[in-house]
Amino acid sequence: MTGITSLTDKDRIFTNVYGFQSAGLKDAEARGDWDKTADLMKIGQDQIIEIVKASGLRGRGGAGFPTGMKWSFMPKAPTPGRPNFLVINADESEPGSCKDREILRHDPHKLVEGALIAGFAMRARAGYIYVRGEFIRETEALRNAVAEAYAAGLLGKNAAGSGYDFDLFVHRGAGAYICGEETAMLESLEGKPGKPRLKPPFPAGAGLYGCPTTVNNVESIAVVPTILRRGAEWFKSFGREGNAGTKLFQISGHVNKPCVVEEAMSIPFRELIDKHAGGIRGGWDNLLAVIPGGSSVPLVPAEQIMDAPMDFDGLKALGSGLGTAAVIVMDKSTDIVRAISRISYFYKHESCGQCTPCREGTGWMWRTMERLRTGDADIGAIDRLYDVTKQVEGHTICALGDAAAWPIQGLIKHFRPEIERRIVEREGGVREAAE
Ligand code: L3W
Ligand code: SF4
Repeated sequence: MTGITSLTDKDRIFTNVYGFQSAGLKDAEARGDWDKTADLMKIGQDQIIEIVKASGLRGRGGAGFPTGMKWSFMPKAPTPGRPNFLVINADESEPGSCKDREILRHDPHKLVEGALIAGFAMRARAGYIYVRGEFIRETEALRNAVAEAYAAGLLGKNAAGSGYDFDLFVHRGAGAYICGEETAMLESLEGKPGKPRLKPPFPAGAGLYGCPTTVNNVESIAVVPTILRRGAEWFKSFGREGNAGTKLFQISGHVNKPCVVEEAMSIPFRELIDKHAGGIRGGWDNLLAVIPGGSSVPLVPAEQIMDAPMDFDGLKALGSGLGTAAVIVMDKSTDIVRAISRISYFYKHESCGQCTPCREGTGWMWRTMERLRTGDADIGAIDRLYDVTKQVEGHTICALGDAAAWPIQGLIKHFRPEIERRIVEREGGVREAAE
């Protein structure tokens, strides 16, 4: 691994992420998609999985689970009546996350070709792409790409002339964040309410209709054809050990030029922002804090994130995470308590309600956050809130409980004086008014 942490155009996988060319098949082929796909499939099912493992690709949906390893959990000889399935998670709903949207809009053939190759490698005869309900145009673009692929013989019987039969279905969700959780997604695909299942069993053991299933994020699947064409070593040359590859970063908030950009994993935060987002609004001294991985991960204060490598391990070491690499930048004009309280409301709203710590805890945490925002609380409320986040974290069926707890923990850890200031000032105000 050479540890490249800054990309040039020739290194980028998503060459149409800004939509300068059409998303259609002809332009996609000109960009290199569907180039001798059957030859790639001749590499062989197990060998493709080995290449994906060797590339170091980790899931791009937030958890960073090694993709090749996940694929290797699938049965190599599906039993009759119990087929293997591939499900692609395009339910991009994490606040701050907007990369899968750009792939669906502008580069959908990378995903469709990736689905065929991944489905083949895992012995799946069918794949389902579950698209976020609000993604109306994106669903259209994806459906067009799938229809074009069928018309050109790239999907269906003898897909792409490979001798392998593979069908791909596009399913639009109904606008629930929780359906981005993989087992809630499976429930929803089966036509039931999107309520997460207990794990284990993991989907590879019992997934869609109880059959072996792999659920992967859009970006994880869409990079696979390029990894096979350029080689595992090429992909691994970006980033660093355990954090390989290129990655779509989504930079929003108080930067001069918010953008979605493909960069090398492990690029230092400051370089990422200066190179692509035009720096911080009002200059670097004006930076307050950053949520580096979408609203589920704890914030990192300015002074800690400046030189941090933007990857799984670098951000974990700071008590946060890469998540989906949705980088939310907040300058000093931000009411940080209000911002986290708003995130807290989001999780309360999106809780599916089936487990008590989440159903009750998210509401309790949000109401306390609101009192801390206005200062209408006693100092002890801060520790009580922290205790409750610890009782929610790790005690729920799915990760939504953790996601609701972590941002609050980050706020208390890094901005306790700001929360206390509000309480003290409010108490002073009340006393003055009474006197
Ligand atoms: C078989 C085992 N499979 C784990 C599989 C598991 C899943 C994957 C990761 O949450 C995170 C969450 C959000 N045998 C296995 C196994 N697997 N052990 O590996 O599993 P897990 O449980 O670590 O994560 P998860 O439940 O998938 C995802 C965070 O991502 N997030 C937000 C994401 C938002 C989006 C979006 O909008 N597109 O994805 C941000 O940080 O908090 O921690 O497939 O089955 N022994
Ligand atoms: Fe539902 Fe929340 Fe429990 Fe997840 S943690 S299953 S969202 S109640």
